Amino acid sequence: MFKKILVANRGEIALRIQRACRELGIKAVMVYSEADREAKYVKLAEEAVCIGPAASSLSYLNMPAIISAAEVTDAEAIHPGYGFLSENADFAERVEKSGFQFIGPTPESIRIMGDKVSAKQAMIRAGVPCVPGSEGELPDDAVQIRRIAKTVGYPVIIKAAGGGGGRGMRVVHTEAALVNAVQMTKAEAAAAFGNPAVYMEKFLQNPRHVEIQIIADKFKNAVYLGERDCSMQRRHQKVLEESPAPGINRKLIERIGERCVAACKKIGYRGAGTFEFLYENGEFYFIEMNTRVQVEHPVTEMVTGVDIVKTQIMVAAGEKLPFTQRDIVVRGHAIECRVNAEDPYKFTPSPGRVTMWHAPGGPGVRVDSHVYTNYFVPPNYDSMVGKIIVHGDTRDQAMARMRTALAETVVEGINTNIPLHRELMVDAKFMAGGTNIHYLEHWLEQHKR
Ligand code: MV4
Repeated sequence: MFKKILVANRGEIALRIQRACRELGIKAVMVYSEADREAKYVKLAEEAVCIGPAASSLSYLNMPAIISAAEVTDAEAIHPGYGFLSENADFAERVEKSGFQFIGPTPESIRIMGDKVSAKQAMIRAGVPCVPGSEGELPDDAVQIRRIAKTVGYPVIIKAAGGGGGRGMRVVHTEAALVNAVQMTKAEAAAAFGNPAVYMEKFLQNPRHVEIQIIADKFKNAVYLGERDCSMQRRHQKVLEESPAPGINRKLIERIGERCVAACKKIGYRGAGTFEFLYENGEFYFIEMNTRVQVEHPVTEMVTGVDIVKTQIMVAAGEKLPFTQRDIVVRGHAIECRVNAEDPYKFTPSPGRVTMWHAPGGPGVRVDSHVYTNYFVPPNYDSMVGKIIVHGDTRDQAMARMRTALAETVVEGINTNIPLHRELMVDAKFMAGGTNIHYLEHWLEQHKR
């Protein structure tokens, strides 16, 4: 096992990784920008290195500064967390070329999944069901583009190969609008991602976003850890997540999970990963794969009892997965509410001094946050300041526990979206379960104030 790991991230995930290291008896070296000097995990750290000024581009995205920090502290491995450099294949490569273990998949896997066309082709070959569409990149020829769209059937969606997470997409409803839409998306993709390649899919009108968590070791052992429903989102930002996904046939989830595991084995995937699917009319359609630990990993940890971050570190160190598929049982129900420093209805960021922070507790309640009373939320980064996660025997019990947890939570000095979560936890449609990706945006439109 590693003796020392460098944590190349900030905020709640930096603290989460530090906690996993403690449990494994590994020393965690924390890196921080000038804006994060006062962070809890920096104060708690046995070792911490300042890697630059507040701007992410000069600190958390600064590859030489991070690799130098690992060199001077004698760390053996680097955990990238989520966001920042976590899905940057060039970073993973530079980490390994510098003699450190990257805690994540190989640079090759990151590269394949980062290109959404090659990711989809890998999944088709591995037998993972995908959204019907173009076979690979769209050609330039207008006649061929129209022919593909006719076969797929309108509406279609044009997506950039270099996009993902909602960037670089355009929905097309008619043949008249098609070729121009493809050209526009290509031009935008070239500018935004340095890659003009686009592909086409059937546009699904009212899907849910359901994703499968997997974890694999370096010996081609892979296991799926159930699914998460992440449909409650606004502008591609997830607001709350839950596991299991309400009302989906368990046998179907098992079949899809097994396909994901087979795909991992086929491509030699290692580490934690997430297969993102759209779910509509009882069918799953793969859209993208994320090659990092995700914000919402705790709901999976709560229902399976697997420590995903600890397992990531163990498999990166070359250990075999300490469990098999038969050991994985989904028990009860978990919900996560993301706590953002923002206006709960206008969504404008609300950084600043937290004059009071009181976290909830009690049975089945977990809080992942680096915030404390008198902590200053810097304006330079993502607005998420923590996550409240609850577990219950049933979805109803989980919702009841979340209502209690949200009622106990006190955050003063900044605005947060906790009032929004309190309303959603008593919303009849949310309580019934199974709302789609458009639900929250429609709800907000109807609850304007
Ligand atoms: C789609 C889609 C409908 N049909 N693909 C948006 C984020 C990126 N991961 C893929 N996205 C979508 N792809 C087809 N063929 C609708 C979306 C989509 C979406 C997906 C997941 C969660 C929220 C979303 C919000 C708007 C659109």
